[in-house]
Amino acid sequence: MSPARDQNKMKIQIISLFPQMFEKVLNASMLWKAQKAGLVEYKLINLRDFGLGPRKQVDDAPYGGGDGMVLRPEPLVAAIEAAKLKAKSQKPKVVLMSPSGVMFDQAKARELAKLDEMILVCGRYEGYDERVSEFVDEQVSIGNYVLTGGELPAMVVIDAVTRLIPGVLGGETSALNESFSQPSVLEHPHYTRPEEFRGLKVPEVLLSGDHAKISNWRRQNQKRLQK
Ligand code: 4FV
Repeated sequence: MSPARDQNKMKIQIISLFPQMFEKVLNASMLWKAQKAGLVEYKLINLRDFGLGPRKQVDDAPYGGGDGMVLRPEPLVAAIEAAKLKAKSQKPKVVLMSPSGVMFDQAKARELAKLDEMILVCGRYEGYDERVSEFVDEQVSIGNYVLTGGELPAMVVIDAVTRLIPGVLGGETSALNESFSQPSVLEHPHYTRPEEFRGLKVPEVLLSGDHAKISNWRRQNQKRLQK
């Protein structure tokens, strides 16, 4: 692969206690094609490899008591520093998936897609030792609910970001005039064959070939975000 091409390939490293969860998702459809096209590289890092002692411990009981376990700082920070050593640039952005992070949305996806690399960190158990936040650039949440791990949130971010990498989606334009390209506006309704389904017809204007009328209809019928 030409150095130039390799240079503008986005590198996404993922630190997780369950890297196998990503295999199916990263090696299917768009994400797989994007890798094959040399537009993105995913690197899975197993947090267990940075565990402490013979039992490769990565978690411990919470100081001050309470249920569940907490991820220890040493393995996480060691994994982050190892990922930085494998990074292309000096200061790759480190993003911690956390329910207390900034809310992920299309604008954040566009912002991250401009990077040439990032390191995503996935939590487990009750969460991270708070001191880990000193070693990350940003915390991102995919929603106000608590999951069993940060893997699914990381997959959401990877999918939303990868499809915005120039060349990943078919028509160059498609990422630009799609949903959320303007805040609070969703896309227009989509129709395809058959022209009539169970008595439900495709709007005539879409069969007219009159592109001015069609884009006008689409603008009139854009869906608005539920507040
Ligand atoms: C989450 C979210 C999330 C919290 C405890 C993992 C879990 C467990 N991450 N957006 N919502 N994480 O629920 O990003 O460690």
